[in-house]
Formats: sequence, C-alpha cells, structure tokens
Amino acid sequence: MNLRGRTTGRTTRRTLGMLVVVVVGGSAILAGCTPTPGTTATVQELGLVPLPASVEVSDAAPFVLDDGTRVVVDVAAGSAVGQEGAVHVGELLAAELRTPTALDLPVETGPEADSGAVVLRLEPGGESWDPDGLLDDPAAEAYTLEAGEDGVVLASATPAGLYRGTRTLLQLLPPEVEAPGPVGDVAWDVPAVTIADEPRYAYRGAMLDVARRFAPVEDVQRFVDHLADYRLNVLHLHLSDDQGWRLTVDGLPELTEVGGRTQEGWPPGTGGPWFYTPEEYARIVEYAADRYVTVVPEIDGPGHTLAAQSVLGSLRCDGTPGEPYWGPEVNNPMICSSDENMPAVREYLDTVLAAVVAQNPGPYVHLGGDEAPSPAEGWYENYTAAANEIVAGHGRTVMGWHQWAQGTTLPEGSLIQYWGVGERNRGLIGTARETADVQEVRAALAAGADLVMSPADRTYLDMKYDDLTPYGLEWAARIDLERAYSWDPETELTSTLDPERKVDVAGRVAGLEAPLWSDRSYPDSLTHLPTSTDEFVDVDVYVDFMTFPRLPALAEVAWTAQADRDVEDFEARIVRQAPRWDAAGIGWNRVHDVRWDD
Ligand code: TNX
Repeated sequence: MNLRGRTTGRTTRRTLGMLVVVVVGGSAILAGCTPTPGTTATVQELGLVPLPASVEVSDAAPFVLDDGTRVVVDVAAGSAVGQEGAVHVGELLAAELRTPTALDLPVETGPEADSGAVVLRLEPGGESWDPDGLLDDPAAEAYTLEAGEDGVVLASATPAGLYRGTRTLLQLLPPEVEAPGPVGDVAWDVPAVTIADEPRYAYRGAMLDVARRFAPVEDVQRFVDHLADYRLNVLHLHLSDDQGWRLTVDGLPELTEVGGRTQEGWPPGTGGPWFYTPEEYARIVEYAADRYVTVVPEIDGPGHTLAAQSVLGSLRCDGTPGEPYWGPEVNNPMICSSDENMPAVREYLDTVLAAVVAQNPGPYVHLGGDEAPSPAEGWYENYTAAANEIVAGHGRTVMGWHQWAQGTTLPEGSLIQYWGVGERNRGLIGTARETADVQEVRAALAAGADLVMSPADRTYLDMKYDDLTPYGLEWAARIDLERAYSWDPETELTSTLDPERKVDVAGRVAGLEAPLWSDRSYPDSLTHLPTSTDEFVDVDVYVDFMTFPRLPALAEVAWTAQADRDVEDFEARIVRQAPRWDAAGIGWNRVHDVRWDD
C-alpha cells in the first residue's frame, strides 16, 4: 500500500525512514493521527518536488505574507562566511518575493521577531563548511522549515541549506510567486507545515553543452534557475569540443578567436562570437555561487578537440593546424599525444588548465575523455597522466567521463561520470562479456574514485521523450517522464537478470547528473541535418523543452530517499508544478505520459 501523501485526518504525516504504521479496521493509517476529516491539504496536494524527507501538514491557519511581513536573518551562530551567506540568502529571497507580491519585505538581521516574519536562522554546526568545498556531505544542505499563522522559521547550519529551504518555501506559496512582475488578487499563503529535509546525494547536477550550441550568459543563468529551483547544486559546463571553444585562455587567445566562430551546424561567418569573455564567465560563476550551485568546467580531451587542433598545429602529429569543424560527427581524430609530442601537449594542458582553475573557484575540473579513438598504444594514457598531474598540482579534484578511468594514473578521490546505456550494460554485468563501460567503472572504483551517475537512457536530457519530440537524439533511448524517474543510482550497475551480479557501489555514489547535449537543437532532428541556421530554435526554447518536466524528475532521484519515491505520487505532485512553469514563462513539454489536467 502506498502511504505517501495519504490524508489521515487532521494531520498528514510522512517521515523519512521511520513511518510508523498502525493498522486499524483493515486500513493502514499513520500513528499519531486523528482520523477525522478535515480540509487540510495532503502532502501530495502541496506538490513539493523534490519530495522532502519529512513533511507534516497541520490544519492550523496559514502564514500570510502582507505589508507587515519582514525577512529576519538570525545569525547568532555560524562562521563569518556562513553569516554573510545567510544574509545574502535572505536578501535574495526578499527580492524574489517582492517581484510578484509588490510587498516591501524589508530584510533585518538580529534576533527573531515575535511574529509576522520569515526568519532564516543560521544554526551552529556548519562552521567548517566551505562554499567552494567538495560536494561530499549531504547533511551540509539539511534544513528545517516551520510555517504557522505567526510566521515561518527556516533553519540550517549552512547558507546552502538555508537557500535550499527557500526553494521549498517558494513552492509552498501560490504558483503566481514565479511571475516576472506584480500579480494582484493573490493571497500569499504559506500552509502550516513542519518540514525536516536533507538530500540523498551530495552531488546533484545538470550539464549544459555550450560547445555544440553556445548559450549566452542570460540563458546559462536561466538554466541555473532551473537547477536551483529543484535544489540541484552543480552546473557542469561542456566548454570545448570539436565544434567550438568557449572559455578564454590567457596566452592562447586564438582558442576563442577561432574556436568562438563555430558551433555545430554554424560555419564561420554565420554569427558569433560564441565564447564567454572573462567578465561574462565570472558573471555565470557568481550567479551560480549566489544560489549555492558549483560550476564544474569541462575541457574535453584527448578526443573532441578539433577546435583546439584548428588553431594549434602543435596538437597534431604533422604540426599543421586543421580546419575549423562544425559538422555533426563524434569520434573524430584525437590530439597527437605520442611520447614525442607530449611536451607540446603538456604545454597546451598547462596553459589551458591554469586558465580553467583561475576562472573557476569550485573544487572540480572535468577533463572529458569520452569518444577518443586512440590510434596508438599509450596515447590516451599519456594525455590522461599529464592532465591528472596538472589538475592535482592545482589542488583540484579530477572529474572525467568513465573512459577516463582507462588511464592508470587516476588520482584517488576523483569523480568518474558513468554515461553508459543501462539496457546494454546491465544484463552482461559479472559475465565474461561484461562491457568496457562497466569494466572502466570497476577500474575507477579500484583506483579510489567515486561515481557520478549519468546513465544515458535515464538522465540524458538531449534524448527525445517520444515520437512527438521535435529536437534531440535517440541513440540511448527515448526517455519519457517515467523512464527518467523510475530507477535507482545504487542498483543501476546491478545485473537485471541476477542481483548477485553487480558492481559494488555501496558508499561510492557521489550523486547524479543530467547532461543536456546540444547536438540537435532544431526540429525534425533525426531526419536531416540543417541546411540553414534559420532552422535552429533559440537556445532557451530547446533547453526549456528538453528540461521540463524531466529535470525535476531527476532532481527527485538525486534528492529523495529511494524508499520514499513512487512514480504515481510523483506524477500527482509534478502536475502541481506546471502552473509554476507557466507563471515563470518556461516552455515545458506537456508529455503524454502524465495527465496534466487532473
Ligand atoms: C555522446 S556522452 C557524447 C557527446 C554527444 C552525446 C549526444 C558523451 C560523454 N559523449 O559527445 O553530444 O552523445 O547525445
């Protein structure tokens, strides 16, 4: 029986991992509840996504935001960094609420107000928390939220936890809270609830491929908003590929001068420039940091490097630069990382990775490593060894796609991103025919790396949903909402045929990431290649359509305990998110596997 979100009278209660079930007269109710009918919303009707760890709804009066409401930031505890962050979270929340409500909502610091306030309280315990630290502790983002007639109290030991709690608070308010301008005639009610919440995984991300299709700063910020609204905390940017180079590199200005002139399907002369100046990139990093979203920059190699090869002849064995590339192929020739050519490759990596580190305060540097056809023994290993050493030398943590684990020099504590197709890999796990994907994951774990799960047939946001999806690809799967939702990162590498055959990932899954590649951001994407750049839709149109509603589903996979997830319950809650997307002007896909009108 599904107890989730069930109304049991005056109080609806579900508590992570400790549901106390009492069977009365043949039907299960939750202990502590009085089974009398009431008008109180059920947890399901609140429509929170991701579902918090514990939600109690009471039939007490709601808190109503009005002219007298203040935002009070209580920073009696905490480090200087924590206090500064908490004030900042309070200011951000007040600014977001002022837009639709047109209320004053002054922000004050100091001890808690008696009533009529939204209080953000920094609690002791987060003194060693570092906004640029590793994402390895889910408890760092835990928060509690209590709302009642007198006010709202949101508490956490870190500003990141406070910020996550503010996203839940916004979801408790009416959908109009997402509107970009003032909305009249709305009762700005927060229902009386008690929430205690903490994510399942510490690393919860999405990736944007700005190399195949460039996204201007405003569009990247819009994507960050999408992530932040669903309590995700990582923005992985795929900054270089065959078709373009988007990050400026001190000492190698040609990389963006030339590499910023192409994107996939857009040859030189069709527009641009398509790269982030240092100021623009800093704006992205700051915007993300304000929302406690860590930017993970990726410089792909040794494959996916035709853009670099088109300006640096030293990366090719014949010493002459190649042509700029804007075609659709993958598996193109890799950097010439023969023993003889490694000094040149090393110089390139030193220069590029220094620029990456200088522009990214976060702890991770993603080095790519996918789809690199190595023509000779040792080339791939030469490249990974040099890159690993340089990143470690900067005190940063290496990330790579799972092929990166082929190198023998993976530093302990690296993060390896698994992007295999579950349906192709799982049946063979633990047999003599186990796939290279799975063997590479085993090598990564043996080297002391942890995993970020991005199985392509679950998490790839560039896969079509179904027949009706105009954009994207389908090589991994068609991913409808249920397919995105109904899987478990902990058993993704367990055989479908025999649960004894598995990769032991216990304690080694850092989290998950949903990559949005942008190889095909135009309609009829499977039947033809574009003959004109007019065929492309705006980046935000592509992003919104492919992201909603799947990103919220994946955010719940990352946030909510497996035992608390149920696809029917999720569908009942996600339909309540749709009016919020409408209010925010998000061009979401009304996927047919959900009854949106219910
Ligand atoms: C595979 S996933 C790729 C990308 C493509 C993507 C398209 C991965 C690490 N490599 O180069 O953009 O498929 O779905």
